[in-house]
Amino acid sequence: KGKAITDEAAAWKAIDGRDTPQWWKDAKFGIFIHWGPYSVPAFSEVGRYSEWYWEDLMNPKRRSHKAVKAFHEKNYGKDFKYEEFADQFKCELFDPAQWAEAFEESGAKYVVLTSKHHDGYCLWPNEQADKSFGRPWCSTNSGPMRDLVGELTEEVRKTDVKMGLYFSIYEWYNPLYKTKLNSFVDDHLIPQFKDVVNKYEPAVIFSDGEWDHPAADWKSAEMLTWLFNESPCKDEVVINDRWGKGDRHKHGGYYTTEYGAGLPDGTNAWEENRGMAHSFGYSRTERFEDYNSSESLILMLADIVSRGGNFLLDIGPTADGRIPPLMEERLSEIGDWLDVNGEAIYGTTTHSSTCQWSTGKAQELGRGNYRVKYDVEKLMKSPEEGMARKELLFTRKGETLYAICALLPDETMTLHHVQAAEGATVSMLGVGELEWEQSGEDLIIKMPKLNPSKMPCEHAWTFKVS
Ligand code: FUL
Repeated sequence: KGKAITDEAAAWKAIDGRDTPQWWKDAKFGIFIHWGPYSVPAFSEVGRYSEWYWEDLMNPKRRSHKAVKAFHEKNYGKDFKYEEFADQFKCELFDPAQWAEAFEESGAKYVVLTSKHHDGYCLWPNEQADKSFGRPWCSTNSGPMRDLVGELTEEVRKTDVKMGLYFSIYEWYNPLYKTKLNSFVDDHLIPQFKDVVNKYEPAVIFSDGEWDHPAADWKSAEMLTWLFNESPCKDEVVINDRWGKGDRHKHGGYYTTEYGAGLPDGTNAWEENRGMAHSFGYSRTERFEDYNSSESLILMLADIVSRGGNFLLDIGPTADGRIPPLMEERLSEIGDWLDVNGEAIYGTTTHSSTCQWSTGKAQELGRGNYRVKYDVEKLMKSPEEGMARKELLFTRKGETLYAICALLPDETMTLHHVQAAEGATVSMLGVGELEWEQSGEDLIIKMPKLNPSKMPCEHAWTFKVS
């Protein structure tokens, strides 16, 4: 059982006052993984989350109830229980070394795997899960008969990518949760949380499902005080802001936005998380057109980073343990782009007025809602307007300014309101040094002759002023 917190306010003060570890601020790009028994039906109405299958099936108030129920009854039968998907969740092709390699090659610096989603199923050996569900409800005692968290953690740790875990506080159908919240928290939640942290020492804990109860009922302050003072990952671990009803953006660590537009600047640490299409868990109803292109994802990454955020991009592996090839391709293309442009992303901060470069109003790309895809085509059709004002995303590292651009002009590239110091060097990443001149408030860069078939990268290019 957890130690009781006598002064809740003081505990939160200490937790909230903790600095976000620098490794996370520098990392910028992470991969989210939603994987569990819901990956077996892998079904959602397009636009909805497939990992919510169980709740959609059971709860008539859910918008997708009808569709999920009809699908379920037709394909599995009325009597087939969600729990039985655990036996079909076999992950027989799961190759953790291959996944770790794909993550490293994507340029991501951290991974966040669902150790347990709202269905309560654990991807690691956990006795609390089996006990409270009264049946094998973790991956070592059912379906895969493997420690999925452990195997992936081991392989990811061989790379320079950090391993993090998503952990749902609430559980839809845990019998304890339904009847006795106190006992759910003391006898299930807290020992389980400690178990997963002690075993895998995650670098990130993405908590979720907080909205059902206030933080005090979850004993969140108690769990986090333990995490930051006594746990084996106390120095490195980063947490998010989802630790109790109404407390989002109030308590915990970095702010999370989900399929949102993120925050305007880097005043608070923040992270936008979303899938490549509309769901986190793999959804077989999503077609090719539902997926964001590599170009959109790269621009989102650049846009988010230019506003001081991190991008946690989700993949939904299949029940047989594969990363769908379309997702693999997206990851690999983001990786190709970061190979050339990574220095404009990792370890950067937002451009601020204290910097010797001033960019005025030039940072307007993508402040919309990311549910709407980036309309790259439209941007490309208005180069006049767009070039200086809409298509440049700025990041900064010390006195170096980076301008990431989605469309290249033929002759000159003008950075409005950018004042380059005398003797400054201007270059294009992957190309080399370029000629430039200062004209009043504008920095005019002479474009190099680029061979379209030998471009340094695709989708967006970076100018560096240092
Ligand atoms: C949400 C969850 O309900 C979704 O299923 C998903 O895990 C997302 C990251 O957080 O709140």
